[in-house]
Order: sequence, then structure tokens, then C-alpha cells
Amino acid sequence: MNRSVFLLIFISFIIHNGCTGPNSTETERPNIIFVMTDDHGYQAISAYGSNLIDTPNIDRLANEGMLFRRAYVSNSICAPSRAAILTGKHSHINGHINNGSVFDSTQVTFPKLLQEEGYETAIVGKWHLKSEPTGFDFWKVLPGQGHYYNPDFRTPEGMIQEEGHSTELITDTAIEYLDSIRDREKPFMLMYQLKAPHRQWWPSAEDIGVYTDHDFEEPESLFDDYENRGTAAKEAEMRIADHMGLTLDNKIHPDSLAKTGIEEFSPNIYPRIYLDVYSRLTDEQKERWDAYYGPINKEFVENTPKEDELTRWKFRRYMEDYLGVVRSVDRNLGRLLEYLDENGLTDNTMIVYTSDQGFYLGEHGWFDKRFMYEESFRTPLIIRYPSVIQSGSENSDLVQNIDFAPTILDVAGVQIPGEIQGESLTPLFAGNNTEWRDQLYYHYYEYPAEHAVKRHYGIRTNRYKLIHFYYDIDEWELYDLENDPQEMMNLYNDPDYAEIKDSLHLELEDLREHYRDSDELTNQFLQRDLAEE
Ligand code: SGN
Ligand code: CA
Repeated sequence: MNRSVFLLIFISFIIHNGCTGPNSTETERPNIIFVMTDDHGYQAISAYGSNLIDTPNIDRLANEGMLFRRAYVSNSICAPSRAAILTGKHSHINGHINNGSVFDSTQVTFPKLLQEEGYETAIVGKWHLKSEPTGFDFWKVLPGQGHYYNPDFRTPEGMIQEEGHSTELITDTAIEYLDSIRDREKPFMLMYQLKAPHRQWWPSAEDIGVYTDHDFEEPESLFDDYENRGTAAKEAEMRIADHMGLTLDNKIHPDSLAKTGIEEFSPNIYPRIYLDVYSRLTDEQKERWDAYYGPINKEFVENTPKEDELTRWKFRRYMEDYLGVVRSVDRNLGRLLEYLDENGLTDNTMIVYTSDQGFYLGEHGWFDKRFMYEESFRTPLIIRYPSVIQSGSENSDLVQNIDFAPTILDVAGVQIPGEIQGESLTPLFAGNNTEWRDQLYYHYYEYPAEHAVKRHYGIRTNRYKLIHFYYDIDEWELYDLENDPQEMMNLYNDPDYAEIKDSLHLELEDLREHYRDSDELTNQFLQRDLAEE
């Protein structure tokens, strides 16, 4: 909604209700709940047609709101995505280019602007930006990545530890905040940000084993050999077959693994992290864990799968745990939605459901994210806003996480600063054909680093994608998403695509200029990273 539409609704409300006191008008400014999970691929949401899992509560948001089919991030990794969301700016402008960066909290962010305009603001759950949260009246966040079981929380009063599963605990805090902590005289903006379903996928007691023996459909490219692609895909260390940890990720005890003679991808790190995480569990939690994973270990030692069968086994184990963790995300979102229903908050609250990026669930043989290829570049996005968005609507425009800040400000009737690079999505809420961007810009920087995904930037148009991998290589890739939605064939050197390639190069240059990215800036970030090493 643009400001004038907002004002019209606002004025008509006052006329119809005959009330002009500051409190009665204040309470009618919409509340906002920004729900963000971590690494939740759209492939694991039934509203997006998942054949892996049912997510009735996320689907409820889609049934009562708008599902965005082409929502993307600007840099597919956690902290940079969070910084882009808070500032409405690409990484090269907000300076938060990789997970190693510390967020410059003196920057203008949408929670700060809302707070200045009389909103009550809060954040619970994953933060991951290192510096202390600013612009929030209430905050209780996980330090760093945080833990699934019995996590610590950073608060203004210091660190506290709580017993239980992080998804349940963060939801408890969100509900407690809504129920008894917030200032009820003001509209609120709550960022409810779960750790789940981030690696290493530790399901809660209630969700352990729920997906055992499910017949998971394998992605067609589970055994991708990266033929017809460049060096980056071949060299990335995120293959289920080779880089997923049998201990760390698949929950095989290091002693069990030793009996099989199989070498762990990272023998000095993975078993140790697995045992460290396990040691956080209470005796009761360990008992539940062992009751399920013990027999899996036994079977693995007795009938150790080999080669492709081992990859299939790892994929199934991965899905069982990942989906178990998603299940509790959905259940806990349901608790929050129920709280809103029971407390008359549903109608006047806009809810955004998204993830900090997408994730590979076996496509190209991978887990993790980072690449500008669709599964990790795309992210789920569902917005429910009952008074404005028609139930069950859908949108297929190219939207991006830098659009969230201006959208939220717009809905709250707060002026959007000119320096914000994203666009308010409110014109799309009406469902008409609106003039909208037809290109997206992307830039990923975290290399050399875990998973070895090379630095790259690129453009995505409605049909094509052009990517430049740089740093220790200089390679271009071009995909025709209409003919090759799975991005299996790099057409960069295909003569039939020469014209398209040339025009994409020009479009990319314009886009970089538009968003003010440049080789100089890239070099500055490279120098900065080298200096920090
Ligand atoms: C951890 C994970 C990685 C993951 C990064 C970043 N390793 O380092 O697999 O890519 O987080 O994730 S683990 O051994 O600790 O599980 S992000 O979502 O926070 O960017
Ligand atoms: Ca993430």
C-alpha cells in the first residue's frame, strides 16, 4: 500500500468509528510479525507443492494470504541475508558481505525507523550479526548459530540458558512477548527468527523418527556429475556423497563409524562437533536420542551401504532429520497463529514467512546453499495481511529480500528512505498486473571458506541467468531457465545464444551501475578480507 492509500484507509477508519483519541488510532496501525527460518528450502513446504512434507500451518498462511513463487535473496548466506533484510540494501552497500563480518549497527534499519515512529519492536531467536541488536525494545537472541538443544540466549541482561528445543523455546518467548511483555499502547513489529532447519538438523523429542521409512522421492540430479557446467559446481564441497558428515550430519557415533572403516570427510572436526553437541543433552534427552539413533547405528555397522547406496542412505537420513526439524517449525508457527486468533490479533497483523535463503535438498547432489542457482537463490515467501491481501492469492514477480524493509515501512505508514535499494511489495498485494522489475542482482563473497563455493555475481531475468565466477577463476555461465529449469547446461559458449549473452552482459553492467556495485568495490572487499585473515 502506498502512503496515500494507507492514509485514506486510516482517515475512513476514524470517520466510521468516530474516535480520534491517540490510543484508539494507534492501535489500528497494523502489527507486523516477520517470521524467518534458517535454510528452509521451498521444496519442504507443501504450499509450494512439496512431495516431501505437509506443512499445514505455513500452508494456512498461504491459503489466507499471498504466496510468492519467485522470491529471491541477494547473497545466499545467513548473516548477509539478515543484514540485507534489516537495511533494504545489497551486501556491497550495507558492508555485510559474509558470515565473518560484524554488522555495523550504526546503520539505518527498518526496526529503528519503526521504533522512531511509535512502534514497539522486538526480535527473538537467531540474529547472527555479532554486534548487539539495535532498534529493538525487546531482544532475546541466540549467540552465533545457537544450539538446537538447551540453547543459550543473549539478552540485554546477559547470557541465559534454557532447557528444551530451540524452536519451542523461541516460540515460547515470542508468545510471552506478545502476551505480557509488549507495550499494548503501541502497534508491534516482532521478528520471530528460528534456528531451524539449519544444519545439523537435530529434531526435538517429539519429531525424532517421524519420517523413518518415508519413501522420499530422490531429486533427478542427486548423482549430478556437473558435466556442461563450470569449475565452481565441480569444486564445491557440499555433496551429500562426499562432504556430508556421517557423524556430524547423519548421527553415526564416531565409534560406530570406526567399525565400518569409512573415513569421515573432516575426521578431525566432524566427530568432535557431533560429540560436543550431544554432550549438551540432558540424561532424559540422551535416552530419547539413543533409543532412536542407537538401532540406526547398529544397522549401519552391520549392513554398511556402499557407493551409490551409501549416498542414497545419507540422502534419506538427511531428509528424515531435516524434515523432522521443519515439522516442529510448522507446529510452533501454528501455536503462534493460534495465539493471534485467540487474542483478536489476526486481522490487524501482517505476517511475513520467509527463510534467510533456500537450500539444496539433494538437487545437484548437494546440501547447503551459497550458489546463485535456483534452489539456494530462491527463498520461500508468504505474506498474510487480511485487510489488504486476498486469501489464496499468488504472485510470480521477481522479488528479493531487500524488498522486505521498504514493504514493512510502507505498511506501517513510515516514510521509506531514498537510500533503500529494495522496493515496497505493496503494489503487488492488489494482485493486478503492476509495473515491476524484470531483473535481479546477486553477489556472493564467502570464499575461500567452508563448502568452497567460489565468489560470484550475476543477473537473473525472467528467463535467463548470467553468472560470473571470479577470484581464483574467471568463468561465466549462462542458463536458459525456460528450457533448462534445473540449470544443467551452461550455454555461455553456445553460438545460438551469442546475442542473448551479449545483451545479458549489457543488462548486468547496467544493473551493477544501478545498484552501485563495481570491480573497485569488489577489490576493496577482497583487500578487507585479506587484511582480516
Ligand atoms: C555452519 C555449517 C555450514 C553452513 C554455515 C553457514 N557447518 O558453519 O554447513 O554453511 O554454518 O550457514 S556446521 O558444521 O557448523 O554445521 S548460515 O546459514 O549460518 O549461513
Ligand atoms: Ca541460513
